[in-house]
Amino acid sequence: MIEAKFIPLQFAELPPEEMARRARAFYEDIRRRRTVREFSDRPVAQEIIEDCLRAAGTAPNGANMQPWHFVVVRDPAVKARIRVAAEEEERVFYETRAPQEWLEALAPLGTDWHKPFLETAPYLIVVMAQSYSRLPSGGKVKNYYVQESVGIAVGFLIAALHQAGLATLTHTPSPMGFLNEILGRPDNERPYLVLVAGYPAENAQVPDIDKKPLDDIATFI
Ligand code: IYR
Repeated sequence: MIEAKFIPLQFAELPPEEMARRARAFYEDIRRRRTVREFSDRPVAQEIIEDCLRAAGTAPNGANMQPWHFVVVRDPAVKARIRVAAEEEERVFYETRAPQEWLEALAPLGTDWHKPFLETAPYLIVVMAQSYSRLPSGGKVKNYYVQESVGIAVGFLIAALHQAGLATLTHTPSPMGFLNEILGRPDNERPYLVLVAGYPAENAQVPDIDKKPLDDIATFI
């Protein structure tokens, strides 16, 4: 058993006015984030993506197992294969699998099975969730709160990419098993989602939808 070892917390306390200013400034910035489905093919420096992934990798997670792996797809040939496979699943989803209620919920977003952005955007970050980890010896180590952990890391990643000046799309082709095969990932990993990242297309449009106000999403007791 490895014993706990403690080190001093590096906590930077801020004056209360500065705290309030930063809380408001973060909200004003993040509220401008929009899920984008029209991407430009303009290149984006890889260092930016790398730092955003470093930020994602700092997310709190179960037993610090860090049960994630980010496959950054830049290769046009691999992007094309992902597009073909995703559009095939999506076409079946929209045309036969999705219940009417689900299609009605999606209607305000104006989505359909066509996913050209999977080829246009410079980066597809395929987020893999590791249900268990592999030791170098080949043994298995269980991971904890995998879905929660990876979800938090993706939240960090989306926020990091947004504040770096990039647009993103959380894309969840369903089912996503084809990604293990195309990307050659091991069987302890399941695709969690595909985060499309890049510049938005010129004159990109987004659905005219709102977020719920604070009173609807929070209760103070
Ligand atoms: N995966 C499909 C459908 C879809 C589902 C939800 I829930 C969304 O918020 C958006 C889309 C697609 O990507 O089109």
